[in-house]
Amino acid sequence: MSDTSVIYVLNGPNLNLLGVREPEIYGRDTLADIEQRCVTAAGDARIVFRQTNHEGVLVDWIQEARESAQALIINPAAYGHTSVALHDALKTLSIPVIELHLSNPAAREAFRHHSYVSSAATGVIAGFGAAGYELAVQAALTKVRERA
Ligand code: CA2
Repeated sequence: MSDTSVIYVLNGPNLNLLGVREPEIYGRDTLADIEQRCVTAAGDARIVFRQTNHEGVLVDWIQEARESAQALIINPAAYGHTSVALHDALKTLSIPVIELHLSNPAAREAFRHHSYVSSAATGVIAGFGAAGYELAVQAALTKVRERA
């Protein structure tokens, strides 16, 4: 049996447009660039990197991670501000969960200040652009090692 750690990196709605629109807010890296940064940061660990525009698909993938992953990183995008379903799904996990945002929602419009994900997460990384994904992978690996 392999002891390679598996880290799920899930991305919510509109993040497929990264690098194409609004680079002044979200940067110039595409999601494919960010995936590569995660793979490099993960070293021997395996990254499962996905994006969807659909809330229920995110719920399905979170449930899948219960069986398949040692840690989960999620940029829920706008669903972080709206989704009780994501909160409930994340609360079922016993692995480390890292909420991630490229921007710092607390420094933006008031409707971005509340997150349904934060209260189900182990920790939150926000405001560091694409580099935040590498920080999140490092944080996930640290948490996985602590639990080993
Ligand atoms: O800063 C983040 O990572 C966010 O999760 C991004 C979400 C936003 O709703 C959250 O408040 C903070 C928006 C993702 C939209 O992604 C786009 C990417 C390129 C162009 C347009 C939208």
